Amino acid sequence: MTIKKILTEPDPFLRQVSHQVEKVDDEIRKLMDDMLDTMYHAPGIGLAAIQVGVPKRIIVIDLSKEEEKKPLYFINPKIILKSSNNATYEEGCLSVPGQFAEIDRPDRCQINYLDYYGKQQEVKAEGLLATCIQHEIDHLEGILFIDYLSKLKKNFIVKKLSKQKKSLERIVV
Ligand code: K1U
Ligand code: ZN
Repeated sequence: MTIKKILTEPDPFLRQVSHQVEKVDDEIRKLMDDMLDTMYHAPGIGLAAIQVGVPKRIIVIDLSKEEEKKPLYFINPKIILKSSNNATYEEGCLSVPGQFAEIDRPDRCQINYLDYYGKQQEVKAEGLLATCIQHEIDHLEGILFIDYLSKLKKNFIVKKLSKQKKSLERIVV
């Protein structure tokens, strides 16, 4: 079990566009296992590889509420269809700690991707799964949910997080 450090805003690394995975091998599966451990530990319901400093197009999600874990792995996910209807969810992000905002996104989407074993798959997502997949795919493009807020709200959040980071650095040093 490996818990990795989650990068937080403002960190320029989070703004990188992640690269396609060329081959799904044991190294990629180990990274996905570590991402899942990190996500459960945080805790969260989704995580993109870039959030743990790896610019590869990999996402893990687990929306299960019961004891039994139901991890989902998406490698090179691509949105192939989006509904014209939107849904609003209060989103959070492990890279934007302590901040939440209502964000509008298409309420359904269809994704193709490679699974844990590198097999091509397709899923139709709705509800929280659709929101979470779109949020995580945004990470692969270097986009954070705060980018959808007004400049004023976004700047307020970024300044607050910068201050928190600086005061934490002072404590550690
Ligand atoms: O940082 C991330 O990308 C993960 C993020 C995913 C997400 C949440 C809500 C809407 C869209 C995407 C989180 O997991 S934030 C934490 C969170 O939502 C949560 C934490 C504990 C229990 C239940 C939810
Ligand atoms: Zn996020």
